[in-house]
Amino acid sequence: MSDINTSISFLGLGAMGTALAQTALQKSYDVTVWNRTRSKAEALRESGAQVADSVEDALLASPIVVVCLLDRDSMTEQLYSRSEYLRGKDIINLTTTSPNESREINRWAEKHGINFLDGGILAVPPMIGQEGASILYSGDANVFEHHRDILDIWASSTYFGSDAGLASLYDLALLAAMYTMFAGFFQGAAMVKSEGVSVSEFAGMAAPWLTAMTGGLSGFAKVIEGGDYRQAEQSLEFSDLKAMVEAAKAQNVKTHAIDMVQGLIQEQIGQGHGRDGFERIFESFRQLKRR
Ligand code: FVH
Repeated sequence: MSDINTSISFLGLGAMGTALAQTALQKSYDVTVWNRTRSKAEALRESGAQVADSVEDALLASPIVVVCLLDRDSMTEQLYSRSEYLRGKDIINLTTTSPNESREINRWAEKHGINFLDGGILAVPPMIGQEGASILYSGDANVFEHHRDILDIWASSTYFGSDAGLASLYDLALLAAMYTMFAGFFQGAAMVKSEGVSVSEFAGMAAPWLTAMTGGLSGFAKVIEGGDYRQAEQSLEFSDLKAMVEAAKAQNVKTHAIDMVQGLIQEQIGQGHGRDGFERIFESFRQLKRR
């Protein structure tokens, strides 16, 4: 476990990097920050951070480097040419990268004697340090264990193993679930808005409804894991969403969100599985070959 006086350097002071660094300062860590646009470091300087003049200075300042840049390219642009400053250090990457990008960065780190832990943040910046924030990790187990006290100041921390791509995979899979649910909410809101209902009123109804329905996810999981879609509660034929599509069109609302689900249902019915459960659309997502 790290000492409370541990120095941590932060690269990247966008909304998320700033929230992470501010939380570390509030918990009395010794914080050094660097950002390409220097003015963004001023608030942190006032809170007690050291502001590094260069990436090199930031890397030299601490044994732990937290990276929260825009994407893989900005990360590799700042890190790959500076491996000699990182040898023997612990990098915690909280930049969103794809699973394969995280694995690629991990290979680079291993080659240069750098300890790499990848993270996927399930939170928005104001949630950092608050109940409900979660960060998923994979990669170097020692980095996760030794710095657990630091990781836990930001969010609840979960480790998925040494494959550096796994945290990103879980993160992006959970975000895929969230975004498609949100798109369905927006379509529903557009349907009622077409009759003058406020989106706020609809949101007030949608939140408890969706919360109650997510209670069914574990049941879906059981059917899928069991592999017998005949055991499901609701058949694909029964799940036909034609009425929803027609109702939206009648209100002059575009139907992209519901069309996607209807397309999956029809695909499985077309393959002869109409009497199987709705969960069977899971199989439509599995039909891409692994690269
Ligand atoms: N904000 C959020 O809600 C999400 C929650 C889930 C995880 N994400 C990921 O976190 C990464 C950073 O997100 P952010 O919100 O801090 O993003 P920005 O406010 O846009 O800040 C981007 C920082 O990246 C710096 N930057 C961009 N390109 C370069 C580069 N080539 N070299 C050096 N730095 C670069 C940028 O610097 P500047 O524009 O201020 O000079 C910002 O510090 C991200 O992966 C999210 O997906 C956040």
